[in-house]
Amino acid sequence: MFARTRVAAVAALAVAAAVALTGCTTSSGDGDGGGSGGDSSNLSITFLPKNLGNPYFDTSSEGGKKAVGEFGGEFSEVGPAEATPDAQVSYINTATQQGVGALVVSANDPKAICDALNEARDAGVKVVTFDSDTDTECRDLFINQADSEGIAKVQIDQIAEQIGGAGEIAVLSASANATNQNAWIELMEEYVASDYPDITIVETVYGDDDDQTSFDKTAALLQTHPDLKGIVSPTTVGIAAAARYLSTSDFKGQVALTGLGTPNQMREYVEDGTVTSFALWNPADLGYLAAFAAQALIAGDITGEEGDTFEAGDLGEYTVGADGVVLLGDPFVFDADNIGDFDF
Ligand code: RAM
Repeated sequence: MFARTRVAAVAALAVAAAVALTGCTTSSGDGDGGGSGGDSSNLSITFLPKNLGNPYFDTSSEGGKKAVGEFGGEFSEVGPAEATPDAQVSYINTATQQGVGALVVSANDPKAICDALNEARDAGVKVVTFDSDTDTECRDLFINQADSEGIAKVQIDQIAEQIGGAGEIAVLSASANATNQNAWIELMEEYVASDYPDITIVETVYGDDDDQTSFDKTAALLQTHPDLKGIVSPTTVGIAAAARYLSTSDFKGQVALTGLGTPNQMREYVEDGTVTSFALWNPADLGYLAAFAAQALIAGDITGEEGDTFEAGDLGEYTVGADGVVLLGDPFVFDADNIGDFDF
């Protein structure tokens, strides 16, 4: 585990930059941008999130843009409206044709975009996944927001505390193929089985990282499971939609809700008592780190081998771990006492 103290993690969160919403395609920077894939001076870096219009990715892209500005490259962001498995393929192909230096991708599916990514790599484009990985053979590096076991544990510990350690809970996830959520859910199931024998996960439903779908799935869960004590939503879109549903329903204060959310989206629901606590990392730092990793690959400073080290601006030095994974830090828990300190 990356040796980063809780204090450092909090400090990193506290300096989170203000969020500026990005449009469908944005680009900036004064790098030449005219290089071709494989050129070690081609610092044109394209971010491809799971979907656009998701405040989490708006924030990670802001972090990426900041980093690219710091090393004098050219930043752009493209992406689909919907987080479906192969919706990212056409954006990858276009970036390959444009000869970008690197693609920085959060994958909607571990396999569906692999062929397109490997074609990009054959053309010299460096591929960094962040947030949600592909299979390891389709990318050079994965920038992991936090240790998956830790992400699973922090959510289950919170819901357990909120429901008194016993009862039925359900999971409201993102899309059914999302690499990150599926890994966390599997670990949550294992952790419940080993540490909370009186808690049962009765169902997992998928809101597709779409606000309305997530809202509707919350309503359906509550109807299907009249004894439900709590909902865990390991997606910022899902938890915000579920909180909105609960906040105006009779279930407010009766059914607990936790998971992974952004402070700005969750603030009103913490303040009105719908939600006690939830967790996340700093998405701006995640995008910032991913951009610096892309730069180090493009420049040939690293290849993605275990033990490679690179500088990530304000965040300092990072080391590549096993399977080409770089770890950002620890998840952080937000509650009524600290949420006022954060703005992202
Ligand atoms: C959503 C996305 C993203 C995930 C966060 C927690 O914004 O699904 O992949 O990491 O939630």
